Amino acid sequence: MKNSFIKIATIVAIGSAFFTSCKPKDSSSAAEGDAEKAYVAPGKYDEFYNFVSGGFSGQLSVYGLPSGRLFRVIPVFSVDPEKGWGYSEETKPMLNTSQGFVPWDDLHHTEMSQTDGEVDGRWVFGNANNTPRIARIDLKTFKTAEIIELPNSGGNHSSPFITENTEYVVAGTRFSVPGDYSNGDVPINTYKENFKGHISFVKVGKEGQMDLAFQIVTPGVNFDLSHAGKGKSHGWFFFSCYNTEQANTLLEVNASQRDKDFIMAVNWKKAEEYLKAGKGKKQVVKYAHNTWNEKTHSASSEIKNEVVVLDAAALKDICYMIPCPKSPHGCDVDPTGEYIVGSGKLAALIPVFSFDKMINAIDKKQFEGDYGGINVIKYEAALHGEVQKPGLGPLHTEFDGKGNAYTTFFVSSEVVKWDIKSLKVLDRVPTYYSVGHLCIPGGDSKKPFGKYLIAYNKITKDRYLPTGPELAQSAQIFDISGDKMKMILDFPTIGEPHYAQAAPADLIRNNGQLKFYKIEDNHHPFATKGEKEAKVIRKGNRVDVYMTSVRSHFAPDNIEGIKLGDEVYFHVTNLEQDWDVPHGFAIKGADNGELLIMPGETTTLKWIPKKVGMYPMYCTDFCSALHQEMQGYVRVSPA
Ligand code: CUK
Ligand code: CUA
Repeated sequence: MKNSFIKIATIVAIGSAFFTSCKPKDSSSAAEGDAEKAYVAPGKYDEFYNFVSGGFSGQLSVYGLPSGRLFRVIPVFSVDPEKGWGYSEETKPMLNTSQGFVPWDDLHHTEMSQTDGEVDGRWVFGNANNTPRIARIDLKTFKTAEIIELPNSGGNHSSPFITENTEYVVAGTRFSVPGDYSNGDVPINTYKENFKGHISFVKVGKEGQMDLAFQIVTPGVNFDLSHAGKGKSHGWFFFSCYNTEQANTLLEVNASQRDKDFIMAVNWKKAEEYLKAGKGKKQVVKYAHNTWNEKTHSASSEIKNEVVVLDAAALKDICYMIPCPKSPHGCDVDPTGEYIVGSGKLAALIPVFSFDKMINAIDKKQFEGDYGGINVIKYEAALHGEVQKPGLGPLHTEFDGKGNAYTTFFVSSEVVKWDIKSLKVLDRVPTYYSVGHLCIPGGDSKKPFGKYLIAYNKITKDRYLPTGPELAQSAQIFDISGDKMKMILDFPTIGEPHYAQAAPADLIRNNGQLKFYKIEDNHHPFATKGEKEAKVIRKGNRVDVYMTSVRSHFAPDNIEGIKLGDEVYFHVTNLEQDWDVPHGFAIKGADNGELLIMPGETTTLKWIPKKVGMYPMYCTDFCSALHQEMQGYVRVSPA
């Protein structure tokens, strides 16, 4: 134990020595000529959309590449005043869980939908780390369209990675936990007996709708990251696993003792067969499934109560373990589907596994014992080879489609380019500093676009003007079109960026993006489709205001007869039928924030006035030259 602790201490020490010595000199900024490659002239469009996770902001942000310009922040596991998200009655159910309204989460990974292994521009998926959920963001509307909660899970980190035709979005639990079908009330030191790993397979329908198809239960372990097989390895999924020591305390030391942890290979096609054959066990659990309805412009939340679970240890041939050095983090599959790259955070090499060799080892039963009933394949039997001395602290790898891999190194703060077949290091560039994930457009698909590489860094000291104790989060763009990587831009990001995805701009722009909602297609139960229909309806102490907004007035704009103790619902329909003309709505003292209503949409603000008086209301979004005139009054009288 002492020994391994010293090893960690050494790596950390090397890391901090690196920091103090790498104060940027001339290498710190893009050289003249290179910087121009990131320049997109005013009025010109970027080449790629970049979808970047916002970490503990719970949001996803959309940038242009190569300019690094921020276009939009999409609330996913968060409320967002700029979008009126999580305030309106329509959007609140999106944040419902089996434990009630949970308006925050930690979004680490984004993954775009694929068709035949290529990015198709339909949806982006995002994971919630804390209260386990997966979200689907629709790229026609750039809105969160669906959120599904995952039972039997704690720390939904190894998520939301997809199979090559978006058959499934897959999630592995970071924390093993006693399953939700038990009450979980067991001594923590019974980890080995009572704590289990679960992998969720969420089926994705033609319109994107998600459905929890089944789970695989494994012995206690921490799933960290994963990627699907593709091409020849389609039908398999690969997960990095740490804490195979099964420690439940001080993991920093106790989960770093073994020389090797594992990559788990899951044959999900086989799992589907067992499911069909009725080998799954039904478990009673509770989880929320929230869906946005584009016709009624509102979300609904349903609590489900059953999941089918397959036992990996009992069904011998759906899961296998491959030994992988020292606390593997990233788990990445190259564009051909043949090579699986594991990145041991504490290892001084990168092991690359061969899918063909793995299959051969399984056929020939080249095992070295088992992990809680799961066969462990011999390391050498599945190994393609090791990249020797690539750097310190390898985390994540992406590919350019030309036979090269690019790995980030957190401790030595660099991106290293290497040849997948020969395992030779070809190039390295420093990052500022301590890079986590990286992204190449299409870089985890069968068809990478390989022109830019973006590094998402954890530390930015001395890169930007300081802003108090907390500094800007940061990304850096490299041009990788030549043999040598060249830094072309630094740009700050919203929230702490982890994984990101990118796709050619035209793919998304030409995929049926919506400009506004047709008013005749609005089936919201409180829609007001013309000013003449605007009205105020009272039922007991509930008051429904059917309100319209159009440049530059509300109807009605003077409301009297509201009494203290009333519950008022403003259902505001935006009558505009033009792109980019939203209206806003706010009323003095409202604790539900504001509304932002897209053209053709109806949105509802619930308001319970707390005092008798006169309440001004107004449009919050500058919509015309007479925007400032877009206002009104609500009179509240004694009960
Ligand atoms: S993790 Cu962030 S640097 Cu949560 Cu994907 Cu590796
Ligand atoms: Cu409507 Cu400003």
